[in-house]
Amino acid sequence: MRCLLKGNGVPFGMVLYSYFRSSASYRVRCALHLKAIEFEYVPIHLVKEGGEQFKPEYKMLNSMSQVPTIVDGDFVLAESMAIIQYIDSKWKEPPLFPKSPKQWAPILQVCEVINSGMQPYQNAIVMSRLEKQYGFDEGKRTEWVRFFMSRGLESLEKILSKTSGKYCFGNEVTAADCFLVPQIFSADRFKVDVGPYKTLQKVYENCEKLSAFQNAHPSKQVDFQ
Ligand SMILES: N[C@@H](CCC(=O)N[C@@H](CS)C(=O)NCC(=O)O)C(=O)O
Repeated sequence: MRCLLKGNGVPFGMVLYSYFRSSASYRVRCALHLKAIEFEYVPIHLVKEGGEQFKPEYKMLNSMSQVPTIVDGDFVLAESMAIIQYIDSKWKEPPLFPKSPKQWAPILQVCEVINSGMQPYQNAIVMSRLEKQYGFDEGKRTEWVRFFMSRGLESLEKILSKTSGKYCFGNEVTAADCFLVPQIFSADRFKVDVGPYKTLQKVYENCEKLSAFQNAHPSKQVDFQ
């Protein structure tokens, strides 16, 4: 892992610590590209050598040993939800959370269904514990992920069938789209059939037409394998 501190000890610009396949990192990449913020991409390989996220120098930035983390000048921040809210407060256009409580709260709801109700169950550390600690073979682990994934997708379809236009909420991209697109990518990775979720498919396809989402895609990252 490369050290980003300059001679005087102060980091520079916006830096994103990311892993190409990490859905939480992908969310932040979507937000950064939507806001047209230039950033330096620092890959953290989650598998190589037992996982670079566990190295002491990275743990100093992210005490959970997870990606993403951003460093904006001398400001360090982890957790994709916090990062996206920080970015949205500092770079106003386009807004990812509208101001009105009855608009932003449902967006946050969708983000949280994904952030708390889906993504944690597919995490590498969870998979590894299920295997090593509890003896889950690959079939059982896949079944586990698919159960939580399908449960979340069903919930999202119900919510978004009432709120969506081209995107999750009407015809403007919001933080909900930054969370949804990576989660659909993960569903595909775990071979969960998204066919029944017509609203989610529509929103995903519309987002994928935007250059910000194309640039944030795992296949476009320097560490893509
Ligand atoms: N709630 C965190 C989740 C971060 C997270 O789970 N990151 C995963 C990749 S998507 C990770 O770094 N996993 C490393 C591991 O499981 O060891 C966020 O939104 O940033």
